[in-house]
Amino acid sequence: MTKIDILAPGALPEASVETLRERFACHRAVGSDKVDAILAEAAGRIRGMARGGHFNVDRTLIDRMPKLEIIANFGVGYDGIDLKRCAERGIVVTNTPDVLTEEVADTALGLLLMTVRELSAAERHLRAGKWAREGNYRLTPSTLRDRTVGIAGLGRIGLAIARRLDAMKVPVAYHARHERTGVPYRYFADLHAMAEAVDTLVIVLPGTPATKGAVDARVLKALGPNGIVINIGRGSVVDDAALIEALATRTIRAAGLDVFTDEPHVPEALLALDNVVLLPHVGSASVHTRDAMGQLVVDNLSSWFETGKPLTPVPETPWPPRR
Ligand code: 8YV
Repeated sequence: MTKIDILAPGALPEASVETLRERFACHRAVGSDKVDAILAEAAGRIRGMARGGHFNVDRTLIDRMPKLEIIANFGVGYDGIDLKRCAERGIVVTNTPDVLTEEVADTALGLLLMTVRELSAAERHLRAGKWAREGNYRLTPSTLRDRTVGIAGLGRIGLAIARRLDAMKVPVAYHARHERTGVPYRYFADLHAMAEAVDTLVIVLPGTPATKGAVDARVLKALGPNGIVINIGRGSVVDDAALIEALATRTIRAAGLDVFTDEPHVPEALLALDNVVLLPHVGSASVHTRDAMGQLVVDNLSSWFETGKPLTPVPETPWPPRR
């Protein structure tokens, strides 16, 4: 039987690419130059896409493939795909929920502890020989013991973070578009109001037009001088200039960031600050979890082409389609 043609652009685990090659006529392209070359020859045959990490899938790219039926995204966040165009064309978009929830929640907790207890600065102190030469690393002015955490975005990952904080006896509040039933945490419909009530903000929001710049100067000021911001959602949710200003002027105490507006580029002004912990978007980045995400990409494509049903469609391109 002839294999179905799919395009696989961007960063994907090698094991998943191998499986895609076994099941499909897989056109693999890491960069956009190669995509152009592939589409020049195969655009009219491509029926599916395995979209690697953050590869830009705009209207122009989508419309070069008249037979495209499904885009299986590698990641739970699917910003960077023109969903409106997909919905208009009846193209289903899927993502990779659940399989990365615990990993990302672990990373969020790690980053929170690194930031609150200055763990990376303490390690740098040791490695620089300062422990033996100059003495102990300083007692940290911050502790989790007296903090209240506000989680912005209480989806699967937000809830997994809240569960970890429960175990650590840290009080939790949350902000989301809608109040969730059956959760014991205080709900704030307004992000600024939550920032006034807590001192630690953990951002788990997706990158959408509605969340762009939501954490602005006003929200940061509301956290107060003891304020700590952790972002493992999307860089675009935070107003970069406002955050840099708040850190530099000690309007807030510190930040821990795993995501940035223009990845992999990190503003020089952030690199120069000592009250920010910076990670290179490693939230889901273990072999175990990335392989599970890759497998779900493969399974979504296989299910679509074998049964006509996607496994994990995103709400913007629901399946079955809403009439
Ligand atoms: C990425 C993430 O998928 O799932 C997400 O939304 O941000 C990450 O897990 C990862 O960067 C792979 O590109």
